[in-house]
Amino acid sequence: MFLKHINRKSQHAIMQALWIAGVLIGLMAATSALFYQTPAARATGDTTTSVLQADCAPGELIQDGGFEAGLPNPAWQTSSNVLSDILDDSPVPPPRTGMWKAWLGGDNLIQQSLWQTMNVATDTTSVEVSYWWRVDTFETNHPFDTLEVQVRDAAGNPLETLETLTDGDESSTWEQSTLDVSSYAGQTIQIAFVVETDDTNPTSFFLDDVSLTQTCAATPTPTATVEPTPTVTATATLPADASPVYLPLILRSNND
Ligand SMILES: [Ca+2]
Ligand SMILES: [Ca+2]
Repeated sequence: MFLKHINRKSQHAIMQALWIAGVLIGLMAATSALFYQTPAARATGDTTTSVLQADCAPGELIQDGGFEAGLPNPAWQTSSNVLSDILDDSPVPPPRTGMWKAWLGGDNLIQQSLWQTMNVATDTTSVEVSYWWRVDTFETNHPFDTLEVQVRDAAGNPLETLETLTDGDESSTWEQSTLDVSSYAGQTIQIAFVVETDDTNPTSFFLDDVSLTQTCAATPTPTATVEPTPTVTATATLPADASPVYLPLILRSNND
């Protein structure tokens, strides 16, 4: 046997060497624990979730919905070359808010339109258009004069008529219409007010406080993740009297 060729002192040295080797193995295990994470830890703790920011900005898409920018107006477009034909600051009838309103019609054989173009975000949960209106008319039979509220594409082609008001809707007070246009999410659209009157008994269509609002889908908020703290389970303490140990070199001849 190998050990019978080793004296007692050498045996003691070997035992010390084995103890040191055990200590070294323990230290290696502890060190590796500092850098090793279980697959579960890697899956849950060592990454920060990246969230794509939505392109939707909640709120109002119509500019100058109350027409208070007056003339010249940077927000609204009209079929009339003379914007003052439509935007009006006269006190009769009084605007719903502020000093300005839109006034379409008011004469016979009128064809006028007033519109604004906007980009509706893709990731909306709802899109809603609203406006306040009132109608004054000389018509006694109905309907002959009309106001169509249209959704149009970016080129001005009608896509949908949201509401049609006529001289039959005469009202001496401001009324509000609210309509859902959520189906146009992700599109560039125009909200257009188109008026036509016939050849007698003119009708006036007044508008104020036009609004188109979009509500956005909730965006997940990134949450900070805490790196898992490795737990060191193996500890090793060298004895106070530990000293360098030299392993014996055993030389054997072929005849031994
Ligand atoms: Ca106004
Ligand atoms: Ca008429």
